[in-house]
Amino acid sequence: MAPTESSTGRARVARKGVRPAAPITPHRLPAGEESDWEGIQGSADGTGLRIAVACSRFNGNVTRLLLAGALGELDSRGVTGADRTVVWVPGAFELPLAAAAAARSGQYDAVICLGAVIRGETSHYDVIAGQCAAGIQQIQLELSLPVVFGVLTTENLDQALARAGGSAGDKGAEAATTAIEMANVLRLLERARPGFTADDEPRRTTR
Ligand code: INI
Repeated sequence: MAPTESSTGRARVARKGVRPAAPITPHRLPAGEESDWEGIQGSADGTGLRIAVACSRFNGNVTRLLLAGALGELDSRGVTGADRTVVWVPGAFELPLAAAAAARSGQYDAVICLGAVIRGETSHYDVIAGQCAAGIQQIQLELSLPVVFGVLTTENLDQALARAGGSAGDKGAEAATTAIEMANVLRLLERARPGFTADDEPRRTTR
């Protein structure tokens, strides 16, 4: 196994067939590392977490790349095999409904929504993008479960491709690290609640 260098200088080991995790941008917490910042922070280690990934088929040439980025990142952070589930939906407008069902199932610590809304000649774009973002935010606030907005909203296809693992980054991979960090933050916050006992720990339905 070939070691790779993380942005912190710590060597990470690349598993066979698994893309090494993308370099961590400054606001992201490296897997397994303590932060010097005071307070509660979720780690970027996804071991033991279960995550659903809702992915739109609309603009599938882009969303498939977002999905590859998200799954590669989940793999490299320990969310593998049966611990993650991909749910396909027709378009970005349907993402909130699928995310709500996944969140309510009690089976997941976080839900990632992946989509690509690309501006056309009409105002359809604004309606879809706005409703999708608002729906996702509503679900995560109502259900107190991280639901991550991994939906590109761009002027054209080139801009979308650039952000789906191209020259302008990988929003799929970013969505995966956000989901893991926020799932871990919520666990820590639940444990910090007065009167919390070990019996309160598994809020998810057992397998
Ligand atoms: N869905 C997208 O995911 N991206 C788009 O760019 C898009 N545009 O432009 O129309 C889009 N439309 C479909 C929409 O999400 C729903 O699937 C459809 O309206 C049925 O509810």
